[in-house]
Amino acid sequence: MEGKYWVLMGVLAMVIVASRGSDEEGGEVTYDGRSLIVGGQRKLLFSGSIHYPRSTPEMWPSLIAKAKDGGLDVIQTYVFWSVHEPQPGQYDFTGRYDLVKFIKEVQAQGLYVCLRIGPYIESEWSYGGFPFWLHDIPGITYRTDNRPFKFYMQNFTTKIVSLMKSEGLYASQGGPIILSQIENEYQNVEAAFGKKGHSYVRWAAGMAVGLQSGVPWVMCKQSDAPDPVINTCNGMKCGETFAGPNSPNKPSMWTENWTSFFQVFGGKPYIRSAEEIAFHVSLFLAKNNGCYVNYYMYHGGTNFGRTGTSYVTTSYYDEAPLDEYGLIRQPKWGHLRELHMVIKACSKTLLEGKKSYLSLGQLQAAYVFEEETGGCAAFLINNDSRNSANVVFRNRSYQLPPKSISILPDCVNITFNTSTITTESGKRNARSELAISSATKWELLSEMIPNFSDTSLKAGALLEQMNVTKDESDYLWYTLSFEVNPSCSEPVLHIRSFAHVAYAFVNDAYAGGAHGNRSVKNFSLETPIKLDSGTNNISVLSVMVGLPDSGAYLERKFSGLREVAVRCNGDDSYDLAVNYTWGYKVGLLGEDSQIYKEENLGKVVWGGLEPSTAKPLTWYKTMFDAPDGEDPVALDLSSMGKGEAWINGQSIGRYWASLLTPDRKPSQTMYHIPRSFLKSSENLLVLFEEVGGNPLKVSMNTISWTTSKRDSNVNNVKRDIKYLMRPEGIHT
Ligand SMILES: *[C@@H]1O[C@H](CO)[C@@H](O)[C@H](O)[C@H]1NC(C)=O
Ligand SMILES: *[C@@H]1O[C@H](CO)[C@@H](O)[C@H](O)[C@H]1NC(C)=O
Ligand SMILES: *[C@@H]1O[C@H](CO)[C@@H](O)[C@H](O)[C@H]1NC(C)=O
Ligand SMILES: *[C@@H]1O[C@H](CO)[C@@H](O)[C@H](O)[C@H]1NC(C)=O
Ligand SMILES: *[C@@H]1O[C@H](CO)[C@@H](O)[C@H](O)[C@H]1NC(C)=O
Ligand SMILES: *[C@@H]1O[C@H](CO)[C@@H](O)[C@H](O)[C@H]1NC(C)=O
Ligand SMILES: *[C@@H]1O[C@H](CO)[C@@H](O)[C@H](O)[C@H]1NC(C)=O
Ligand SMILES: *[C@@H]1O[C@H](CO)[C@@H](O)[C@H](O)[C@H]1NC(C)=O
Ligand SMILES: *[C@@H]1O[C@H](CO)[C@@H](O)[C@H](O)[C@H]1NC(C)=O
Ligand SMILES: *[C@@H]1O[C@H](CO)[C@@H](O)[C@H](O)[C@H]1NC(C)=O
Ligand SMILES: *[C@@H]1O[C@H](CO)[C@@H](O)[C@H](O)[C@H]1NC(C)=O
Ligand SMILES: CC(=O)N[C@H]1CO[C@H](CO)[C@@H](O)[C@@H]1O
Repeated sequence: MEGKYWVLMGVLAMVIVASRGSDEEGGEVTYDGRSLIVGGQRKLLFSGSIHYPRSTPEMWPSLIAKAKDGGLDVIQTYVFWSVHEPQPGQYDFTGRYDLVKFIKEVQAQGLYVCLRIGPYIESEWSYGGFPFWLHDIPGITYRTDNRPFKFYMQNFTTKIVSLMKSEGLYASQGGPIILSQIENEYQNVEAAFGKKGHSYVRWAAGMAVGLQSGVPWVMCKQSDAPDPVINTCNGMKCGETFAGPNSPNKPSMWTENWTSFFQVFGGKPYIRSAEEIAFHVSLFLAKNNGCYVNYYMYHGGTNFGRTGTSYVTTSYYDEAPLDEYGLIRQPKWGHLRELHMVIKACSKTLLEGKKSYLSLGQLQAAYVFEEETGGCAAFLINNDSRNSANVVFRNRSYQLPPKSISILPDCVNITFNTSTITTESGKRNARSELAISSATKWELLSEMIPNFSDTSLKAGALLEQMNVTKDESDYLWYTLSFEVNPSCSEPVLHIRSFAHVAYAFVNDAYAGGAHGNRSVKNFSLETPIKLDSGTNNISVLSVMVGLPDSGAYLERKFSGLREVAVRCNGDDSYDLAVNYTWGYKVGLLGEDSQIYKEENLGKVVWGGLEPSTAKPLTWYKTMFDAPDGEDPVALDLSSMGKGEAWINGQSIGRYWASLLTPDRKPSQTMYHIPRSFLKSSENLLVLFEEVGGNPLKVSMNTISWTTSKRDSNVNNVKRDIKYLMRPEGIHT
């Protein structure tokens, strides 16, 4: 983009920031039917979700700076209970989980915070953010009027509010937090709990308000949110779908306007265009008197480790205005930035003016905001998706592009229309810096396949998986020994599983694998097997790709093997699910001894790589030097199957390149390695591969964007910016 343009935008940004400099010290936060009021000032706020555990503390300052530069006023984040309270009463607020540090960074850059405590958050986070130990609290039923649940929910919520207060982080204390959320999209499940659902909503609202944070609370997607809690909208088109606040004294707020959608393994990326987002944001501001719009996500980031929920990819909302690596995604970031600038230029008129609606045609309309003092702003909507429209508004004619909203901050000149992108466009590049293609660089280790006699936990039934693993591993071995009648010919092993993946081994040999996907609850495996006469050993590795994160009665969700049978050609068949004793082993031996950590490498004997014998359940390791420079680093795992990857002992998440989308492509091939995980040389990479892949094709890449300016439009933008810079255009 042209240098001059940036200078102008920079100046404009400074003007806008200066205009709200006076309230940096915060102040009491109240609201009325039109907006939030912070320190006595009415606010029209743009907000963006950035989840602190999905990036690193080293990335936070730059993410927040880019959000601010993009015209945001607020950073919104959930609070992730499962990482903060891994055991009851034991707390962790270190590293990526340093919530206070994150909020203080937002404050240091002069932005506000919306803190969504939940503590149920969904968020495509394993178990919806609940720590798994909740499952074993006697008599618990989550998210309803249930005494044990309410105790732990209140306990954690209190912990977080007290922590914020002790650090002086609420606006009422001079801090940046202006808004907080209790529960999350509860209306989706409320009916399942009958009367208790209703009393729970009232209890949750009262409990939150009773904590006296000094800032308003919201409940999103909760049309019956009790006073004074504000009901807010989540979705893609709140301008069309939101019935509005449930009281004339509450403002119209959009807590989740999806910039894209999360992606699952086996699914295609959801591309939501900048034009479409801009249209619906503008519509919400105009039609619904919106005063707060949050982009979910503004930066998605990475589901490190095993934090993603069922089948969700490790890369989270990469299509957001800041991509997974924290780089600016154009034109989405720039187009929304321009929208924010234009709205800011007339926000006083929008917040204080009187609104009127007038039809301009069958599919065309205007919303006009007029102040007594003369300020006037208008939104001209063309809801015709195919044709542009010529309309007359206030005796002037305007050409409106198809499916667009044109904004006239002075009711005369269009300075922005949602469907015309004037910002630069961009393209992301991955540059291969290092291919680990020499077999001598890799070493491997085969994971042990346990037999029945190696297991310590025995049960006369197929056990529910999560109740056995307690979320300590994705993996659970189901093993048994059984006697087969010599008359059993052409035996077939049948498995039905409610987990996500299964690999079967018979007498130590791999017999076959199968997996489900996000849209099925169970899957089956049918594979011919070879049996010895007499005793045979069957070991099935059942794998979960994250715990579920939503739905009523989450504590009762079932996972793991449900049916196991050996069917013979003839009358014989063995139903192994009943009347057999099964032996269980949680996790892999490599996980038990943490062989992905440098200090533990020597605990096992690694062997050389023989590429021709790619076996399931194999650990691979290699050392590498970090690519030069500052660009973000990504590991290309497209040649591998499924598993998990560690860099210097830290998990960068699960990978699954072998589950293809309907157009036969892996959903995710590049896996982010934060720079802060790397040393300049001698970095340890460990992969656990379930299926079998080719490590010789693994490579380290650096990620960058190239942008190209749109020559024809640069002049337009300059004119508009000049216009916006006129003093009366700015809300001071
Ligand atoms: C929360 O529970 C812990 C034990 O898990 C207890 O030590 C603490 O006092 C409780 N806090 C509150 C505010 O109830
Ligand atoms: C635009 O038209 C669609 C139907 O084509 C309708 O659902 C939507 O509500 C309309 N939006 C506006 C802003 O009129
Ligand atoms: C539009 O023009 C008509 C006559 O041509 C005039 O009476 C009216 O006041 C004008 N409206 C505006 C808003 O300027
Ligand atoms: C609208 O734009 C025209 C030309 O671009 C300019 O002459 C006029 O002064 C502008 N109107 C206002 C109110 O700024
Ligand atoms: C709005 O759309 C029209 C038609 O595509 C275009 O000519 C005009 O430049 C756009 N206006 C702005 C301010 O982007
Ligand atoms: C399980 O039994 C097989 C023989 O079928 C043996 O080769 C293997 O080593 C045993 N596994 C373990 C972990 O002892
Ligand atoms: C089954 O496993 C046991 C060890 O648990 C082993 O001694 C035996 O040889 C195995 N049977 C077969 C058929 O591999
Ligand atoms: C979980 O396991 C325990 C034994 O460890 C058992 O008592 C309980 O019934 C199991 N719960 C479920 C839901 O399977
Ligand atoms: C999920 O699995 C089912 C059953 O195997 C299959 O019919 C469906 O197409 C799969 N869906 C996706 C998105 O892969
Ligand atoms: C398991 O999936 C099959 C389809 O593959 C379906 O017909 C069946 O109802 C499912 N079973 C349960 C218990 O949901
Ligand atoms: C399991 O054992 C019980 C009691 O011995 C017997 O009644 C039942 O038929 C057996 N079930 C199967 C499927 O073998
Ligand atoms: C998951 C979900 O609720 N998606 C909704 C997002 O918003 C659009 C438009 O309102 C709906 O059609 C989707 O169902």
